[in-house]
Amino acid sequence: MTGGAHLRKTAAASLAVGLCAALAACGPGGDDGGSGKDGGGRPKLSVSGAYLPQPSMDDMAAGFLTVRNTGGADRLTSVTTPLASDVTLHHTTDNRMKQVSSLDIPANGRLELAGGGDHLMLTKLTHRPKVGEKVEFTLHFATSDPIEIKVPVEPTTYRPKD
Ligand SMILES: [Cu+2]
Repeated sequence: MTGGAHLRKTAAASLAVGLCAALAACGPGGDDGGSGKDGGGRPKLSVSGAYLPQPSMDDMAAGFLTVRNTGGADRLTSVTTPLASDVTLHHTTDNRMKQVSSLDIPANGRLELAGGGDHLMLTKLTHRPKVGEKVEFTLHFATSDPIEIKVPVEPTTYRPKD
């Protein structure tokens, strides 16, 4: 469904998997982010609820957010940020995470990146972000124009309220 060559950066990915597990970002649970048929038409995306838990390590952090879509299907293909020279997309199924080349955003649905589910993994940090700081993310999509957001750094144990 996503196509493309996955796990191109195998060494970096397996390193990230280990550290990521230590961050407890990859536990069980998570839902599959809504359904929705592949419809025609342009995607209409909006991003909400983004946050970045203050990392307990100097060189790695996780990012979470929700992309809502009121149009046709799209895919999140990459994220860039001044905070990290490398950002990977991690998909979680059956309590296992793997690096993927894109994450689906269903038509009239949403892509939810949340603790225990899919997430962004930031490595090679330029500095260790602190609570209260805001970090710029640029989200890149298969179809839609890039979206820039400012992501607040929250306490390590932060959990968003539903
Ligand atoms: Cu991960």
